[in-house]
Amino acid sequence: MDSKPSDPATPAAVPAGAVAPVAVKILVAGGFGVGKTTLVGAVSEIRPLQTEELLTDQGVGVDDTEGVEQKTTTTVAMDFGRITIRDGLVLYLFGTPGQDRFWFMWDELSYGALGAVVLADTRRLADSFPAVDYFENRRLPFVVGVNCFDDGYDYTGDEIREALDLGGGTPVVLCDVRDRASGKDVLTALMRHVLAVHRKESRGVPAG
Ligand SMILES: Nc1nc2c(ncn2[C@@H]2O[C@H](COP(=O)(O)OP(=O)(O)OP(=O)(O)O)[C@@H](O)[C@H]2O)c(=O)[nH]1
Ligand SMILES: [Mg+2]
Repeated sequence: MDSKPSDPATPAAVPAGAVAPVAVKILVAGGFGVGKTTLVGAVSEIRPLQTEELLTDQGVGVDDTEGVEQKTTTTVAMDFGRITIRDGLVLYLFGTPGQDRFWFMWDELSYGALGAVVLADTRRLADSFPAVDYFENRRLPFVVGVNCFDDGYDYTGDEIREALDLGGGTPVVLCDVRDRASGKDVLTALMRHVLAVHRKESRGVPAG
């Protein structure tokens, strides 16, 4: 990574009058091959940590690669990156593995997270159901980022909302995960949503 490890004995000095940045943990989740690793890599301001391994014959019958047969690697542990959304707000991004056999890692990875991006591929929308269910059940605020593949159908946000049976407040953002600005828009939408949910909860309004 490009960042230097900080020495816990000598914390970085914050100039007088300045506010120390707030660091927030965010998950980037979704089914196999939807673009999680690509998103973290595209937006990260440090060299992203990636744990890609080749998909081999050993995975036949175990890993579901339907619809993304041309994919040659898969994430086997996690992705990690960092982005400063604006002065004073730093997001630490943790990308989940997409294959079902790595589901057991999601609980570990989501520990302490403030929110999540669920990426969806319009050619395989049903693959996003488990991730949507996962965050709804844990009441962790999330946005759905629809990675618009060139050969995918052009759904509207409302069609995606209906297809995924999303609660009214959950934002849907169309994006291209290969594009930094587009990925940043998804993360900005997530932070707005997280703030709105926390404000509602602090007023005693149930999040919807
Ligand atoms: N937005 C977009 N991405 C595309 C398109 N065609 C291919 N991609 C690619 O889709 C791939 C997604 O791969 P990854 O980022 O590895 O997906 P992942 O969700 O991390 O995959 P796993 O970790 O294996 O679950 C990337 O290589 C993208 O560049 C397209 O038309 N539009
Ligand atoms: Mg990946």
